Amino acid sequence: MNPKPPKAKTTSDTPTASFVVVANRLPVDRIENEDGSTDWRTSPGGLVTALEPVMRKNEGAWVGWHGAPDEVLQPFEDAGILLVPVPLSAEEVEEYYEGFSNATLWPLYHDVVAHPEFHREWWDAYVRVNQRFADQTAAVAEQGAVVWVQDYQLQLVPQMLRAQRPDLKIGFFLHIPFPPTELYQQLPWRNQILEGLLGADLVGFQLPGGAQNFVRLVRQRLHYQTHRDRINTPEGRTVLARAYPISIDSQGMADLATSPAIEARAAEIRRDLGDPKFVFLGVDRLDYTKGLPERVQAFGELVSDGSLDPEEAVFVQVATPSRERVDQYRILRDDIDRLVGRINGDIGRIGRPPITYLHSSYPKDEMAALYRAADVMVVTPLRDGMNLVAKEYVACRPNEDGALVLSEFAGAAKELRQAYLVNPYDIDGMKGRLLEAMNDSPRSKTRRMRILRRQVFDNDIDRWATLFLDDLASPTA
Ligand code: GDG
Repeated sequence: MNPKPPKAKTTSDTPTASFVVVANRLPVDRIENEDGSTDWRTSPGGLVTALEPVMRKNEGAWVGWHGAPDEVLQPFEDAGILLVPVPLSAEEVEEYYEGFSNATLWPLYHDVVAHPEFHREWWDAYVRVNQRFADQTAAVAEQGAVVWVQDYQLQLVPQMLRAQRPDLKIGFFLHIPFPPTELYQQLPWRNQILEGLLGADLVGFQLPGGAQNFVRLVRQRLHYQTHRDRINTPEGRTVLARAYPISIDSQGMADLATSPAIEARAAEIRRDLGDPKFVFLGVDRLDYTKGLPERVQAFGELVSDGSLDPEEAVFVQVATPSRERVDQYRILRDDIDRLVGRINGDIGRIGRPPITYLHSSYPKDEMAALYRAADVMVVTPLRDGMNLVAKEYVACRPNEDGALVLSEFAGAAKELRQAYLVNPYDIDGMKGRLLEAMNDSPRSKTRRMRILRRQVFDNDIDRWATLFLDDLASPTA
């Protein structure tokens, strides 16, 4: 892999590194021990899950917010990674993170499935915080270092960093969809964000469609010359815009899922659920892009119209708490609570509820056990950059059984063609697909799962990072 494993090292009192990841959050959460001391623990989430193995291999530095507002921390090392905390004030958390990132960009980039809010003071905070991330990165990157900036919260960093450090190789990867040009144009700061991204040498997207949307916008709005995936900037640089579908540590996940302890736990989960014939499972951050109400509705209707016997089939939905201070997320949480309560209440019998709803986050082991316990994995986002849960489920099926119901609007659907694909807006269609996935013959399920597994094991997180970093190292390839 390029770059060759560099070591974080300390020169005078400023630690520096030749490989630097920049992301909104550091990959750790602070936990308090019983004796009152504190430790750092790897935090869950798509980005962290994706980059942790790459970082460990490269022994680089990670620049990001540590999660506590109004606190300044010095760089520290954890599990071989140099962590460089970027401070945020409480007001910046509100305006840059909850505001511009999660109430403006997130809904806008996800097909406006929720209404994006545009506020000038949120934008000002976004610019200010992006500048701070760029400054911190400039201070920690060695001469000629490779810097990999992550995601929608930091789209101005490439340009800000290049202005100070033209010696750096700068890559950017967007984990969420890059929207169609018609939607993107709503953004009052549309040109600034395009220019921000163009500070990178390589801009990566989940899907070719996202890269094409970006190139088209650059041509239309900035009038730069473009040729396929290449953009020529007025100052004579070439920027590449390409797709790199993200993946998971497939073998790591598979090893975990086949350990005796996880197999035993999976059996125990099924027993606790009353040993039903079929376990349906959903695992998502509680987010309005993930299509939870539609999915729960579809399952509820299957039970109420008699297509599914709740003695035979149960649904387990894990909804990991997320962005709880953003209004839209609070509303969603209440909506789901009500919906699940109504469906479980309507069944009107004593016994286990058809839907087990868990608003909680779990250790990775428990996730693996849930994947092993599930006969039908239901991944039905309204829009999703990729969706790692779908790939994790596939990696956790060593016996080539189980069925994946997958939304056409998840990036993963472009690769996982053998899943039972659905349009999550079509409740009747979804009901049909859930039944089909459940009732399909074991032979057909195995045939599909075998092909899915080949895809997920051939294209793992290592390959994703290697392809991106190799292209960044030699952009003419
Ligand atoms: C963004 C994009 C893109 C979830 N709950 C728990 C837990 N998780 C883990 C899952 C999975 C990850 O979090 C979620 O990843 P997703 O890809 O499904 O979704 P986002 O969080 O929205 O991620 C997405 C991704 O970035 C990567 O580019 O695929 O499209 O939206 O790994 O297993 N992990 C643990 N406990 C939980 O309760 N341990």
